[in-house]
Parts: sequence; C-alpha cells; structure tokens
Amino acid sequence: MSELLHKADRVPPGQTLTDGFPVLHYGSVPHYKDLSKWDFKVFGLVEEAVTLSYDEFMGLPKQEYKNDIHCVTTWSKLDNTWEGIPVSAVMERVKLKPEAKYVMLHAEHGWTTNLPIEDFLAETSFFGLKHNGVELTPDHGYPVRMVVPHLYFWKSAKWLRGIEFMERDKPGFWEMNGYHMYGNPWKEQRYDFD
Ligand SMILES: Nc1nc2c(c(=O)[nH]1)N[C@H]1C(S)=C(S)[C@@H](COP(=O)(O)O)O[C@H]1N2
Ligand SMILES: [Mo]
Repeated sequence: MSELLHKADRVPPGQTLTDGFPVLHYGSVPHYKDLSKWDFKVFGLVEEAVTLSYDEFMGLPKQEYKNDIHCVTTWSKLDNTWEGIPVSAVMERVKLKPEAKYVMLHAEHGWTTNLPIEDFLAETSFFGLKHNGVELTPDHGYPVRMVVPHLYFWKSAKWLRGIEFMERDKPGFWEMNGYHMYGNPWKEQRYDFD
C-alpha cells in the first residue's frame, strides 16, 4: 500500500500509468544504413560550433539514469532505466556565449522542440541511448534521443541531430501547432492556452 501511495505521488494531474511504451511522433521513422554520414552539431550562440561524428559522439562517457516520463497525451511511465550521455559531456566541447538563454533541439527531418537552457543543462537531462537495458529501437529514437524527464515527453526529441543555442525562445514543431512553450506536467501546461 505504501508503495502504491508513493507511486500516486509521482503521477502528475490528469495522467494515467502505463506499463507499455507507446510510440508517438510526427512523420516517418528514420532507418540508418550508414552511420558514417550521421553527425551531431552544436551551434548557435557558442564561440565555435562543433560537429561530432557518430564515433566521437558514442565515445563520450555514459551513465545510468532512472526517471519517470509523462506524455501530454496523458500516459505516464514510471521507473525507467536508461543509459545515456550526460549533457555536460557535450557541453565540455563548446564555450557558450553569455546571451545563450534557450535551446532548440533539432531532430531528423527538421523536427524541432524548444526549451530554456537551465532545463537542458539540468543534471537529470541526458542524451538517451538505451531504455531498460535495450538499445533504443528505431521507433523510440535510435541512435540517440534527448531525455528531459521533468517536462512533457514531446520535449524529448527522438533521432536527435543537433543542439542550437538561442538568445530568445522560439517555438519548435509542436509548439507552433498549439503545444505549450514550456510543458511542465505538474502544472498541466499541455497547450498554449493552459
Ligand atoms: N524527432 C521527434 N521526436 C519526438 C517526436 C517527434 O514527432 N519527432 N514526438 C515527441 C512526442 S509528442 C512524444 S510523446 C515522444 C514519444 O516518445 P516515444 O515514442 O519514445 O514514446 O517523443 C517526442 N519526440
Ligand atoms: Mo506527445
């Protein structure tokens, strides 16, 4: 019982628990034949932009993360275990300009999502490679997805290819289509009128 009460405290308002791992995205799933063409770009308000090859990116240090995730379509999934690359491991490669206040995450096919820089740099945010011990499937973002567990899961860009630092906040793909600019699940910031 205490376990159940504890779990209930971890479910934001309007959310329902799932044991599955639903797949949600706009557009088609990328299937990579040749990862030598894959790269990861860090650009915008940095002193010098960097491009990491697949081998360079995958050579960064990895660690384990545990978290709960909350999708705006009302499912939440508790107790996820991930292997991921800390955001700091990528940030060591660049020097931020002081004007950098927001981040745009760039995914395959031009899909984007925005968030404040503090949320991106949070210790709990990371570049996810494995979920519950298994390499990300193509549907869930292989080879790498952002994971920002304290915001609704649409901020966790699958098929991540780049990070852009910006001075002002700008809407990404879903944010241009009526989703909230920030997306705090505890405040039910689902749509732009919430
Ligand atoms: N590149 C990309 N990432 C994306 C999306 C998308 O359409 N494209 N959809 C987002 C949304 S709305 C959700 S709810 C989660 C779903 O992740 P999952 O399919 O692994 O559960 O991915 C997010 N990341
Ligand atoms: Mo979503």
